[in-house]
Amino acid sequence: MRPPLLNLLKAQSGPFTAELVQSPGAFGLGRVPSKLAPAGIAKSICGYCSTGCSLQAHLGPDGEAINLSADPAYPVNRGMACPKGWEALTPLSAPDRVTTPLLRNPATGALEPVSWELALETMVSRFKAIQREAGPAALSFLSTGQIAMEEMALLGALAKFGMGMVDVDSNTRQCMATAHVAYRESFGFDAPPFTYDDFEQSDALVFVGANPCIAHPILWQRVMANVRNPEIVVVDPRRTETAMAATLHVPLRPKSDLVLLYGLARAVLEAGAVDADFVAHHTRGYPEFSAFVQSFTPEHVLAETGLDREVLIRLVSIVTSGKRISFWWTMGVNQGHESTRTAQAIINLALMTGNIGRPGTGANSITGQCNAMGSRLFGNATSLLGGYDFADESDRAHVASVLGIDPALIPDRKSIAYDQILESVERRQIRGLWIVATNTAHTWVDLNRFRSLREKLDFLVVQDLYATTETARMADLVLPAAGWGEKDGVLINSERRLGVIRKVRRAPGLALSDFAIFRLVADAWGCGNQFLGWSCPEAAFDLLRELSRDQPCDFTGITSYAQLESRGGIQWPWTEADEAALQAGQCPNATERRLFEDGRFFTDDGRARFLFEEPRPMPEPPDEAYPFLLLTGRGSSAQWHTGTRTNKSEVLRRLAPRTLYAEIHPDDATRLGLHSGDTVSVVSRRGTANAFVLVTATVQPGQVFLPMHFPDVNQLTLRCFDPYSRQPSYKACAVRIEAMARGPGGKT
Ligand SMILES: Nc1nc2c(c(=O)[nH]1)N[C@H]1C(S)=C(S)[C@@H](COP(=O)(O)OP(=O)(O)OC[C@H]3O[C@@H](n4cnc5c(=O)[nH]c(N)nc54)[C@H](O)[C@@H]3O)O[C@H]1N2
Ligand SMILES: Nc1nc2c(c(=O)[nH]1)N[C@H]1C(S)=C(S)[C@@H](COP(=O)(O)OP(=O)(O)OC[C@H]3O[C@@H](n4cnc5c(=O)[nH]c(N)nc54)[C@H](O)[C@@H]3O)O[C@H]1N2
Ligand code: SF4
Ligand SMILES: [Mo]
Repeated sequence: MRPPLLNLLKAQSGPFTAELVQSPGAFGLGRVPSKLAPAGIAKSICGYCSTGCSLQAHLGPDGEAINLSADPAYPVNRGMACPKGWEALTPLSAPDRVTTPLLRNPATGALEPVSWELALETMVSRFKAIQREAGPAALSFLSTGQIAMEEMALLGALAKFGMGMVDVDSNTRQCMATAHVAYRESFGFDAPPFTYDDFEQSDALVFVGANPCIAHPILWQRVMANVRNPEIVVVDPRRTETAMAATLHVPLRPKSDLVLLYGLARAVLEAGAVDADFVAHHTRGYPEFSAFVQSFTPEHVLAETGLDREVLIRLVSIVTSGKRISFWWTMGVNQGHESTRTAQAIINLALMTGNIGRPGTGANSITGQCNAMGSRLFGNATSLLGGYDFADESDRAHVASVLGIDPALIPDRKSIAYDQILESVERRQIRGLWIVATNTAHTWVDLNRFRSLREKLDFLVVQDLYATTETARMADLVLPAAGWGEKDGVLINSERRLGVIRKVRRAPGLALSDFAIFRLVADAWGCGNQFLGWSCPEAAFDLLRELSRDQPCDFTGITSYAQLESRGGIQWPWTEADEAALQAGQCPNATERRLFEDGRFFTDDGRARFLFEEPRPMPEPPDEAYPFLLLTGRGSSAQWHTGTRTNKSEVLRRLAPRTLYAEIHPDDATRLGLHSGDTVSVVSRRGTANAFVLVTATVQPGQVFLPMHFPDVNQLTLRCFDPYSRQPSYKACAVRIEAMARGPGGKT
């Protein structure tokens, strides 16, 4: 018997069908005319980092992209792109693209090509069998901040409203959960307030735990375009490329940020630099906060952070200068055992100095992945689609009415977090897992334990561009996905700007866009009728637009992809009234807008909150047996996370080391008799990673840095989470270093 999806294909018309049947064979329907744009230029937002640069795809006679260049007209990148952007087409043609579904053959243990029909039948029957045995919530997915907003919304809606899942999460937990919770609690909504113009309008920029020269190089170009001769402060234990370019490097002890930030708040108070008017009219909790910070004296701060007194004095003079100060933070803050309060300590500083809602100011979290902001709004994990509350009955009723579904289908509680989902797997409560566009088996914390969970899963589905990723190799079923450049959709960048990605290449073989795969799964599951309104990405966008109505992220003024393309992207909020005002010539700031210009926040009373808590020691400090502290993070602008895409480009591979290296301070190297090029084992209580030594004073004595791009690194990291955001603390655990072999110089 033919599965019903074939009927769907035959019955349906429009772009969705075209997308599906462009892959010949699987459905016996052959090729249909290409949907690709005609020869010329198609613009598409880059699919790597959250900067959101616009790239121009130069199309050949068949409508397929033959080359890329940076878009000179786009307000974000103004003709610039980093090496990953320039090379973004190369990974699409990699020889290890997965071009058919692959199913593990129990007899041989190998992943073997199968038809889409068999793949979907198997997925559905195995998942339903699990649900019959262990209940509907025994299924879960782990997804991503790297697929289009429409795709992640469809996945979240399908899984929860169609397939009965309750607990699902994404790699945004590894990345932005802290900023999300910090903003929600302080501002009443997950709302990064800035616009990139703030990089150029500041008198002082304070980067905390951020290395934009490597991780957001085009944003760093915006800093360089600042003509106000700004102070640039970098708070980072490492002397990174960004720290070297700064006017002040604050090399604090890892995880002493909270003490430093409370000490700065006390110094602002002492110096009389509090914006009393702003605090009185727009905030709540200041009296308690100002009493709390009294104990964070300069002596206490110096003792805890290990900073030189002169550095602290200069930092205080910058923060109390009364000029325009913007605070920026990334993973050095978000990944920590007390990360939410640390992010809020930054927010508190901006609030008490009145540095918010004006040009060149803000408490600004820079996001990571190209669509981390989209997954925060539409991941359907911790908040209901569009930033609604699962626990609120009227919110559920509203979302159900927009989507045309029964409100009873919507779970009445938010999902548990990534680490808790894995604990459920360990307890065999969750037994079926669907991993989409994330490489968990490389990037999750304390990997050996994660890998040991594989045997607890009855069925693991992995949906990726490549079957060679660490995670895909563990799968029972691999679904072949089209990548960036092979599909349409919307991404939201760090400054809340919605921009369009375009299909400029045909996906290889039978690979399908994630959107099409989700539609196929819906139909195979038997709930396809619930998702008829999601006929193509742009139709789904219409639903999401409606869900945003009257929310802080209201983008009801955006009515089409073409509008987004012609305007150089549009930041949320952009309401119907905003659009009408623009049409009437009454909207001067359509291209760049920051939040909170009127001092009104999204809390019930319109006031921002001061939130604070006593600092706690890091959970695993170095000791005699493990005397070094391990730091991890981005190694080069040419490497993206687990390298599944960037390693496919010879150009990018030449720009970064190909094997794992450990940055070690010269004093430690001398003491241990190590030289650059030697091989060492870096050993934690949980695992071992072999690396070659790079002797460099960028790290402090007693610390070692490993770039996250190599798969052994997370064997070492510690399973420790911030209690509010449940984001892993990837950047601090104890290790020891054991010499293994001498380097090519043989000098040891
Ligand atoms: N080339 C490239 N660019 C990327 C990515 C990539 O993989 N490659 N990934 C993207 C993603 S998803 C993200 S989230 C961003 C991440 O961007 P960043 O957060 O800028 O990058 P990281 O290197 O992870 O961490 C930043 C810094 O935190 C410092 N740090 C460690 N511990 C502490 C601490 O206790 N306190 C302070 N103050 N600092 C500390 C580290 O030394 C490091 O220099 O980059 C994005 N851009
Ligand atoms: N030690 C340490 N670990 C870390 C960090 C750290 O600083 N230190 N940082 C953490 C952070 S911030 C992050 S964001 C995570 C990132 O962790 P991951 O998300 O696991 O890393 P990626 O390599 O980006 O994995 C994305 C996967 O999706 C696939 N893919 C790409 N595009 C598509 C698509 O369109 N569709 C589908 N289906 N698949 C696609 C890619 O081939 C790749 O396998 O790592 C975290 N892990
Ligand atoms: S900075 Fe980020 S968005 Fe811009 S080209 Fe590089 S990876 Fe792409
Ligand atoms: Mo990230």
